[in-house]
Amino acid sequence: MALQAHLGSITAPTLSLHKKEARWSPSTKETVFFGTSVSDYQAAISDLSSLIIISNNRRALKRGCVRAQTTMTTTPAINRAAPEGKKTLRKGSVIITGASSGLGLATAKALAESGKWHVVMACRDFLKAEKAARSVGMSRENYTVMHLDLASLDSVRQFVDNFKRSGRPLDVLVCNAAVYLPTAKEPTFTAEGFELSVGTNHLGHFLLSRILLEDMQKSDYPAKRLIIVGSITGNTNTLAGNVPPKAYLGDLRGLSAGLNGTNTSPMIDGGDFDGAKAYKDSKVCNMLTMQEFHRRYHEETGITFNSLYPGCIATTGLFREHIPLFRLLFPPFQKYITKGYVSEEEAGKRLAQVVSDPSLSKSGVYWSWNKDSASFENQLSQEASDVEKARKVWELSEKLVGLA
Ligand code: LMG
Ligand code: NDP
Ligand code: PMR
Repeated sequence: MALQAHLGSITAPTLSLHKKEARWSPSTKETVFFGTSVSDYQAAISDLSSLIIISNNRRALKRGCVRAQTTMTTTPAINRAAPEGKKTLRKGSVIITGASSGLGLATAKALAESGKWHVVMACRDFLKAEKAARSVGMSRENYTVMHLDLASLDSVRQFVDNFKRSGRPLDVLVCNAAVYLPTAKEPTFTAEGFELSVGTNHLGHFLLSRILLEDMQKSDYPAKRLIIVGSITGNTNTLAGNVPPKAYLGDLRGLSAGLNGTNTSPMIDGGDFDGAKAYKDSKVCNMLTMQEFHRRYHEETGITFNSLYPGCIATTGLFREHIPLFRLLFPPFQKYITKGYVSEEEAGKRLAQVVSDPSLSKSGVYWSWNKDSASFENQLSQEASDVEKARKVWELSEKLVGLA
């Protein structure tokens, strides 16, 4: 396939795999405590992350360092798809996984209300999704519910077939769905036998986005995007990312052995099962995958690849498996103590911005927002921006989902 060409050979010499570098140090200048930062610090982060991205992108290198918030890019692919004077006037078509609650639903609502998007709600529970769409007042012509269970690779392939048969174009794909199993004592598994959190949050989305990339390439929409939702808790350069258990992928020996928990470990690093860690590890995989997509495909396809931390949406269904005391205390803790709290509505607007705002068109970026809800390019932890690890996770994931 023509898409195979990639920029893997242009690597940043400063980003290499060192076990110790994944550890947090309070004196580290780059530490970003609340996922937000004061303005001068923000500019420094932005410049730094631009540099990292630039070192991986030949074209950007030629252009020089530019702040994404103020940059409108016209990529070659956009020119190819929609030549000047032939701007696409149709509605955008966006798939959002896990749009039946929380962030996914709030984003679907925000995009549907804009009148500029048709939202394909890719959900495992059809009825729940349909009811959710109605409960937030989405009107029928603005959405379609389609079945997708990310914990089954057959279901992922079936979803893609159904989507293709629907004849809809694909302009933006949002990989949002996730499970979090903090109280599980024993691992549970996907249909193919992968530990459920990494299997759903990472591997299901990995297969989905890989096989939908072709459809996105075919789209004539002027701004095509693939967004994979990340999180602060997977980034050990933050305080939140240092609450035990910390994300850590190690040498990927568990992933390499298939995460099946029978004769191998269900954890990516090969350790004992820990549900909270498995979730955080899956978020690291999400953020690494986004960057690997960027390195392999951005220049050739013009597609924008992004991730984000939308803020702490402490009231969503993500915490449904947590103990009741946690669910009671977590929202006020985030609201009044860490001040990292955002409402589902606000978080939905943020993700909708990443889907459709022309000023967020830069590829390879991990977006975050400050207290005034202004977006900025945030810095990922050492591990979540490790080029070599990203490549290995990509290759091992390809094998596990049957793409290699
Ligand atoms: C992990 O442990 C398990 O290891 C893992 O297996 C898995 O189960 C996972 O999440 C699931 O949990 C988590 C454990 C480790 O953290 C806790 O158990 C603490 C729970 C905290 C939950 C948040 C609620 C806090 C309640 C505070 C009350 C707020 C009320 C608001 C009222 C507003 C009024 C206006 O965590 C740690 O090891 C971290 C270190 C332990 C710290 C323990 C602190 C107690 C919390 C007190 C809050 C103080 C906050 C200080 C923050 C300062 C910020 C500047
Ligand atoms: P929710 O639990 O509200 O939403 C998760 C969605 O994923 C639900 O719609 C759920 O479906 C769906 N889902 C779960 N498993 C599957 C599956 N096997 N197949 C298809 N869909 C599935 O949580 P949030 O809205 O909080 O989470 C959304 C995203 O935001 C996640 O990626 C999470 O990591 C991220 N995030 C959340 C933060 C927060 O503070 N809440 C902070 C940072 C990131 P169903 O309705 O059927 O259960
Ligand atoms: Mg965290 C300092 C700011 C901060 C922020 C922004 C978050 C976000 N958390 C912060 C701090 C703390 N948390 C502190 C100081 C503690 C110890 C008391 C703490 C604890 C804590 C727990 C037990 N936090 C949690 C949990 C969870 O179970 C959540 C989790 O890790 O899920 C994987 C969580 C979260 N804290 C956040 C966010 C956004 C989460 C949800 C995780 C996610 O969606 O990725």
